[in-house]
Amino acid sequence: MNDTICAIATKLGIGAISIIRVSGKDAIQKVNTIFKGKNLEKVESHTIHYGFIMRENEIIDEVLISVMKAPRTFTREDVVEINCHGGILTTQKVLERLLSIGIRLAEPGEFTKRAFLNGRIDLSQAEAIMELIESKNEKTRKIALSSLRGSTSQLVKEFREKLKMIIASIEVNIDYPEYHDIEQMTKDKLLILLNELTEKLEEIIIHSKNHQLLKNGIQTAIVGRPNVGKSSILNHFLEEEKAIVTSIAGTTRDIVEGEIQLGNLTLQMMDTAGIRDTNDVVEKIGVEKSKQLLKEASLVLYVLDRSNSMSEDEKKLLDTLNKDKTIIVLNKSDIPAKIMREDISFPHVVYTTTQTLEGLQELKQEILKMFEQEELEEEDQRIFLNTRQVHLAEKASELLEEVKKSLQKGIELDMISFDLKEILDTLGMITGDTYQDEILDTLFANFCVGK
Ligand SMILES: Nc1nc2c(ncn2[C@@H]2O[C@H](COP(=O)(O)OP(=O)(O)OP(=O)(O)O)[C@@H](O)[C@H]2O)c(=O)[nH]1
Ligand SMILES: [Mg+2]
Repeated sequence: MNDTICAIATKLGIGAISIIRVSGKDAIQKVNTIFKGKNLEKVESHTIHYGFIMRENEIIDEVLISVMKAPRTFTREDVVEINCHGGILTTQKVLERLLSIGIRLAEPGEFTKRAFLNGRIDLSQAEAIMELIESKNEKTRKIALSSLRGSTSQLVKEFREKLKMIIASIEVNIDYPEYHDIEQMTKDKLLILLNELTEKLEEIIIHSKNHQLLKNGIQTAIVGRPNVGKSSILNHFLEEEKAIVTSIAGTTRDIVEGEIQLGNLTLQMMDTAGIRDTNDVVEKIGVEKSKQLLKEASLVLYVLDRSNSMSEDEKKLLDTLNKDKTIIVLNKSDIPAKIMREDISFPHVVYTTTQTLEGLQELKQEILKMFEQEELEEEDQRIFLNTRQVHLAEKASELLEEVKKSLQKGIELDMISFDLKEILDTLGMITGDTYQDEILDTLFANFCVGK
């Protein structure tokens, strides 16, 4: 961790300039040995210098070099950034020259890892950098930026401070039972405090999950019996004949996917094999996949052929569906109906026909309504930013529930205090106040090189 590292920070390809970043205690001194221009070891911090990168008497490139001295740098180490000409060959040559004087090629995310280990940013901020780079819409970009500026860190800090206060007051009670002027921490008081904490945490977890949906897209499964019109609906959404449509039941056997943009939402649409009992080996596997997707998808478009009555099996299957994430699509509404609205006890029902396209607009509106998101206020932009963070927050929330149960069972306060410390650590992992080396390694390995 103490050596000097380098990497190309810009995208490798044809471009006006490329930037190569060097960080470490020897960064300035080492780069200076291959630089023809000012003596970089004598220049002020945060200045830029014109000159050449040399190999003996040969000029490798004409460059501008920024010199930034520790600690006011991204990594909190001495940092040199070489602005060289763009293009793969030139950039590579300058990089090779740096490697030839004993500067090591950085691993993916290593600059950010150093920034974290040197206390410049915490883990949630490091992750926010990646989110910012990868953000695809304005809303996710804003939230990543806010997290980079410390909003998630602040959130975690507040939760941890509250927990610390609770732990401290329990421990004072345990350690000094004879002091009467210390406020007695009773089970009831503790429950009130823990309830407040759980409520707030749950609220933020919900906001965070909504954000995940917005960011990753909504997994949308189109499911139903064979021949009801699932593939026709997919094709309509995708505006192309992506899935094969025929009048033969059992046409689709594997999952056919496509992504669409619906207002602010991204939908990952998946057309599936019609669910039925079958002896066909291939179709059977397809049906299993459809059933699996029913469980995993965030949105299910369950398609019924209105002109055919429902089978007993189908009624049973409908009973197992989560009504909040399912839209019942009564398709083939252009021909005489056998299924009526009152036969379906679901809140979201839409009539469609892929023949005249009637009702398909309503279907889109219904989806938008289901996932309608209120504009988040500045305050609510404080969320857990990615799956790792949400997972830890959920774990903390589960542990809090367990502590509450233990309290109600009359478990001793010193045991409770021990469990609360585990929650403190779990939350601390979000920001990296507590961490394990392996987790850091995998986390930063997902970063791009040069970041
Ligand atoms: N009358 C009418 N026919 C439709 C409608 N939608 C689809 N069809 C027809 O129904 C048949 C089956 O359509 P698909 O879209 O292949 O149905 P599917 O649910 O994907 O069927 P499988 O892949 O076998 O599970 C085709 O002949 C379509 O033209 C509709 O709204 N009205
Ligand atoms: Mg199909």
